[in-house]
Amino acid sequence: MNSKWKIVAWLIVLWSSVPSVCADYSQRAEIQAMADRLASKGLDRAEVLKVMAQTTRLDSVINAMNRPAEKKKWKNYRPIFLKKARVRAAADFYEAHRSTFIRAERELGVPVEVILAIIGVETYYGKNKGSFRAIDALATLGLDYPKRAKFFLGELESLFVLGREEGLDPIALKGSYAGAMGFGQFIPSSYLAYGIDFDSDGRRDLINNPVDAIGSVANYLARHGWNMNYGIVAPVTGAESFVRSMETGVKVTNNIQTLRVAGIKGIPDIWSDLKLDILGLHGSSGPEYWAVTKNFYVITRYNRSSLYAMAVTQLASQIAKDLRL
Ligand SMILES: [Ca+2]
Repeated sequence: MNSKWKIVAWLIVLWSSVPSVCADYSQRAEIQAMADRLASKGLDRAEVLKVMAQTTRLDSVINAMNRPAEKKKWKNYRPIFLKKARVRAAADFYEAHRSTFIRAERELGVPVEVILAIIGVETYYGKNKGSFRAIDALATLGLDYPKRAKFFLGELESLFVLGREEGLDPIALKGSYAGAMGFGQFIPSSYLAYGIDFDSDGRRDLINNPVDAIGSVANYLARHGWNMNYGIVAPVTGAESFVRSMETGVKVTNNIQTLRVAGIKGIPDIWSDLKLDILGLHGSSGPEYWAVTKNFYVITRYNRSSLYAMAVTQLASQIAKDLRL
């Protein structure tokens, strides 16, 4: 290699080892506009920009967004969450907060095992709440991830509002690569809209206070229409021609007569007056078909994936058996 090419090679090495800091986000037009909006809500514009100048673009966040686990088939997704250890850990978390769980079920009308399963899938009962600075994750996705930029810019703005409402420092908050925080992994807009102060200490702390987190997960499901009077899923047969593609989202718009006329068998009689949908999944021993109620749909409002909702449903069922709920 002649010396000129050696220099070029060294430059490439140097370039690739530069951390992905780069443009000061506070200078971006979107952030200037966001600071204007926050100022109109009573926040200090200069302070917002000062915080934004300290944020960092994270390539790891963009890479993580580009490989979501929900693209898997059910037979490959299920084993990630349906493990004995996760069921056993639910028992420990339940024992530590038993009175809170019982109160959440009674006051908010969401079963203990469903709240447990969600917190179990989201963060392993608070053990993995995420190590990204939420503000870096949201800024990266809001400014350098064009296909979801509008959504994440909104969440970034909500993070500042949340900081002011709850007395939290936006730069100190940790979360997932998508900016979801705390035991239940609430994004800022959900924290603002559905977070509750379940221990009545005057603060909504979904990050470090399990009582507020448990109440808030239950409140989220309750506010999206959870109904204790019926279940979540039931296995059915004869659905091959009704289900056009597998592992899809659900809408719960069909009445039971439509489904029975289509040849589907196994729908519980107590669901006669409900709107339902049929979900097809690639299971470990072949295709599976499930009738699902609005409760299943409600879980997909927490995370828009039928695989996620089925993992929560089956984990909840195993937890209920294990705890004899
Ligand atoms: Ca509280």
